[in-house]
Amino acid sequence: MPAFQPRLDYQTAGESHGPALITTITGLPAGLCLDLDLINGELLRRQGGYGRGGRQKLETDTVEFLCGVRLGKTIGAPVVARIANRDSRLDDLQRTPPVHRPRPGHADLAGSVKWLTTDCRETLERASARETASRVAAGAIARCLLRDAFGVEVFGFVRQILDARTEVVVTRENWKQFVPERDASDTYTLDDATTERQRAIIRKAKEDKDTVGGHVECHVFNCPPGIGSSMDWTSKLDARIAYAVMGIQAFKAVQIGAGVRAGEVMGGDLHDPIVYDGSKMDDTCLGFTRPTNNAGGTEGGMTNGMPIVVTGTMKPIATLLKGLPSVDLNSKQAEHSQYERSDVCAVSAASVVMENVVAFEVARCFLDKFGGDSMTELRLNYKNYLDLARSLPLGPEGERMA
Ligand code: EPS
Repeated sequence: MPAFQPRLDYQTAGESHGPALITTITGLPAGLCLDLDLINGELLRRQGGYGRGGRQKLETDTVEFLCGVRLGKTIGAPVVARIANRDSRLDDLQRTPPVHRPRPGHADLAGSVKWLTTDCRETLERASARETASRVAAGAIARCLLRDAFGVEVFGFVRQILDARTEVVVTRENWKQFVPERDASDTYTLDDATTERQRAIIRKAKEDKDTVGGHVECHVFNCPPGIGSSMDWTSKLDARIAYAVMGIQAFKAVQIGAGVRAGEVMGGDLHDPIVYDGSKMDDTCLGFTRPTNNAGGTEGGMTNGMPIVVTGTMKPIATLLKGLPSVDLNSKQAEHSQYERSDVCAVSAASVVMENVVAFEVARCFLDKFGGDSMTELRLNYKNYLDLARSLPLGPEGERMA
């Protein structure tokens, strides 16, 4: 049995052009109000961003709850959410023909060999980033929980597309002012000049029948110290986040805080000094603050009271209108890869996906620590922890000394 069996978990099912996408979430406490505006709002944002293909004009992603919800609230049972595919045509061979010329960079070749076929269709249908709608639904539900029980907020955006990068510094104090800025940006970045440069890059990629990737960033605010655990490697929060982010289609790297730069500087220049400020006692940081956040909010696999900062890197989409050198799996002759309708750039959508999968992992670790069968119990457990942590040092029996 694996060491870490999270209470909160989810599975997804559904093909890109099948009838629907299904998300099954287990371990939610009873009494969680599912905010449909928040959930469908995230699904809508995931469909957007400059550089998306024709598919998004056909779909209107919204959730329908099939199980586990009564009068808008969870009842403690598994929750099953359905997102319909309007472009559903999997059994129509005219409209979803076999694919014999695998795309370099896609799951096509490895999947076809794995499942012993020369038709990449079934591999690509499930490998498709359409599946990320299911994961955004799960993450958005987790966000309802994080917000309601713990006041935790998550903010994601596009840091860079190709070489067009915003240098805006996001902090606990200023992040809210960037929400309208991001939502007004076609590329989900944080300033107008970068939006324009990113748009120009995507436009040029389209003209060149090419594709383009980038870096996305996510910040999680208001986590107290001690979420996740250093006691075994599978329960480390940063490890869970890395697993979830690398599981997003087309992601090739994930970094927490300073990330790879941590290997390029001296310890004295990297580690964030610890400061105690009693006036911050009412904050979730419990008074412990840092002038810098190179750790990205985690130390020893646990939150340290600073914002969690995650960067993910998405490669350019593997479906190029101009094709790439490949082989016909039936004839074994050199051919260009097959073109399927696709996106030129989906980095903006990926920022929404990353934001939500990170939220899910944070929610898992919160539930592992605070448990409870109902939201009422969960809130009380959380309050009790904060009360005890604020009272440190405690007496030998855990009693408050002051
Ligand atoms: C994808 C191909 C395109 C993308 C799709 C991911 O779909 P289609 O072949 O139907 O045009 O638009 O992403 C989505 C449908 C989505 O909702 O994100 C692929 O091959 O990965």
